Amino acid sequence: MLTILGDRHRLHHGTSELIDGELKPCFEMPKRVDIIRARLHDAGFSETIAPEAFGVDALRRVHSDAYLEFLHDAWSEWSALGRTHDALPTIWPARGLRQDRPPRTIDGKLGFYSMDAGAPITAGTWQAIEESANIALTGAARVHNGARAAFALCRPPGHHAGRDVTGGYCYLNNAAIAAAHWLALGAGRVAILDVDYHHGNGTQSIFYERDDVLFASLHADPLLDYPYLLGHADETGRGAGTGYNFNYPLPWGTAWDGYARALDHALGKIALYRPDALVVSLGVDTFERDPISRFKLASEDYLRMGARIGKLGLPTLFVMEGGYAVEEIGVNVCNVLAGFEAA
Ligand code: SP5
Ligand code: ZN
Repeated sequence: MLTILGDRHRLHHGTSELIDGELKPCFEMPKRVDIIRARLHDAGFSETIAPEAFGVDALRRVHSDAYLEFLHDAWSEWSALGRTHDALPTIWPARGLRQDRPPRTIDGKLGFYSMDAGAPITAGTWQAIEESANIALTGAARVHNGARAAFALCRPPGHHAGRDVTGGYCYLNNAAIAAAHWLALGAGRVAILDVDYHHGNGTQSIFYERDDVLFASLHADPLLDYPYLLGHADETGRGAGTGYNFNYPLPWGTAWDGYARALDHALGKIALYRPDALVVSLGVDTFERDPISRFKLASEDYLRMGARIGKLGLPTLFVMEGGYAVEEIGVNVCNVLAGFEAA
């Protein structure tokens, strides 16, 4: 399988995040890509290419200009105040607060454009997220040009990022940017399957009122787990998008049997939609030993997951999302790709 990867992700390495009331080292770290790269090599997935530069217009299909400007300038505005630690928000756009007056100072902007304190901005964050989006765009372009499938080894991940909001380690929504690019290249319909442990709230919200992108997500029940405020089964789309959004909230402890039932249902909906292309938001934080998650998928189950996705027979782009059991992240990701190729 063709893999698109780069090195600029290394320029983004958040120091800490709030976990259980404590500041702990960020689970989302550069080593994740190192381990995946090593395993890709060992597993014989040796076809790798660097991303092309697509420019800001490809990002503007999904994100607002004001948000892109905020992300681009945030570190310089923050560091101009003499601050050297990661930039993090201390307020959020909660109920009863205005959403129509973007603040002018960096602390206000960080709050205005964030849903949580889980997406620290560092000196190299813009370079890393720009490359991550270009990796997804390059993958979409390659599959559009005839590759059966590709793996966009994106880091930072993207599926929690909305049109103008960061959260959960995410800044630019790589999967959404890839899907929008596919439409711009002439696709009539694109499906996005999100198998990360956490609901893809950003992707859902970006396409919620559209019928040219179907979104299906399997994830921990938001009544129990992050992102808590979106991802219920009754979210089925709005306006023209009604009937094109499918959520499968699953209980803690879900293992392969329960997971596969929901996956088959989602794959059935995608097959009925007859999309021109499929984007898979590939998180492997459903793994039984993931440090922040509570599903029970074993490493072999990822072979089965890949095989089921492969049986759809669609031009497919895998986009890397989460997965924090770092030592096993490479095996689990490569198993999905190997299962897909074997199908
Ligand atoms: C891309 C992605 O997977 N983002 C996930 C962001 C999750 N952030 C919130 C994590 C909360 C973890 N709480 C579990 C505590 C374990 N003791
Ligand atoms: Zn996740």
